[in-house]
Amino acid sequence: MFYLKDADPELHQILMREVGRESATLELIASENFVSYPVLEMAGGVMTNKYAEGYPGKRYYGGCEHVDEAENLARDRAKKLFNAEYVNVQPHSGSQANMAALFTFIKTGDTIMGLDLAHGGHLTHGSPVNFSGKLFNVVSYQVDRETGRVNFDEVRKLAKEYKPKLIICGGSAYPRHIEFEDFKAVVDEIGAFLMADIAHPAGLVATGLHPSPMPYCDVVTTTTHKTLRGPRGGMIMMGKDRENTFGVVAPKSGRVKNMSELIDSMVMPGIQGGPLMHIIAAKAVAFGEALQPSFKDYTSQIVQNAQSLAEAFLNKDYHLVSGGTDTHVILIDLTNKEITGKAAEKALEKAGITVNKNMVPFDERSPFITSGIRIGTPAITTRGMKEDQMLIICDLIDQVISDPENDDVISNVISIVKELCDSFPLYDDLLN
Ligand code: DSN
Repeated sequence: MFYLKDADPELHQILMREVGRESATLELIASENFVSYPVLEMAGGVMTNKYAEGYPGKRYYGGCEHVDEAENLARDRAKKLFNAEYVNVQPHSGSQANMAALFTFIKTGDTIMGLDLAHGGHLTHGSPVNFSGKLFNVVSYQVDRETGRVNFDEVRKLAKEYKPKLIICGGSAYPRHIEFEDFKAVVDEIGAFLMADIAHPAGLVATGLHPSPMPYCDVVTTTTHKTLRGPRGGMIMMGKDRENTFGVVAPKSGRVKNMSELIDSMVMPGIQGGPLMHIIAAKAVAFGEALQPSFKDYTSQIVQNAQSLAEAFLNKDYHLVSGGTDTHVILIDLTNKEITGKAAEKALEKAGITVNKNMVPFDERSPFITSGIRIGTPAITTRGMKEDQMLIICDLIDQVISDPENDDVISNVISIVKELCDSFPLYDDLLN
């Protein structure tokens, strides 16, 4: 049997450099995490070979008995985790999950409302450079300048004025719990659909540390690789399935189809072809891990770490959007620190700390520069770091941001980052 090292040393070295980077740096990108060896094994397994267009028991290809078992397990475990009656585990990504959900519930040209990207939303929630902004008429809502939280007076006013067919709640840089119940009150007043994108807090939702969208939302999308700590991918769920409201019937029987059938056929053949069966099977492995009691300990620690980090930054006179966090995300507004988000990201990267520059609400800088950085605790918590390490990490970040051009500071931070990473090893078996 050939292994990568012998067959393609060049790519093997690239892979080993990435293992080394992940292991030897502090990963603070809020949307990233480190999967377990079992998830990695399944994601790198032979199911990558299998074509399985269709769904378990109804495939267009033979030889699907084992991938059917894996997909059924993925769906059953996800249903249990999220208390959802319906799950589709095939979307290749969160963007494709959002595309399938939107195309199922509304038509191109319809009006949607989503959180402004610069206020913590996501590209697929109506950004003009994304399919969502090109194909739908978008009305973005924003957060309140003072509180940094969604402004429901504004959401209600816009909803009544523009009558969107669907409102999206959730985002990629919103440090607070998503207010599903408040959004539901608004959509009920105007007769719109409510879609939640829980890509970021999914692991917290699964363990009850964040409210569940299921009682309030018509459709819920997520990714599987952030706080949920699975392989990179997407998923669509509904708390309850129901007959579709668009009069779509099954061709032969004339039976009114359920929303679940419409979503399934929108994912495949509507948007995607062959599902990534190795990733679906790896999702099943990750969901199995997330069903263990230890996963709740893990997600509780993620939130405790984020809150400790937030408090430490506040004590050092950093301005946090919304004043803190309920989740794994902290959004630091650097406008009082004489450094841009871009410069902070670059200096921190040099010091072995990975974050991303991020727009802050009402940002006067462009998305390429930004006035903020986003920090998240899922990955460092996976390594086993706790509150004591959060204080050290805050101090390191502060040292770099306060003196980004000082090579002595950077060298000193690099050595402490190394000590921290050595004390909380990651993927040692892959390095040796
Ligand atoms: N790119 C992801 C994030 O960083 O939040 C969202 O898709």
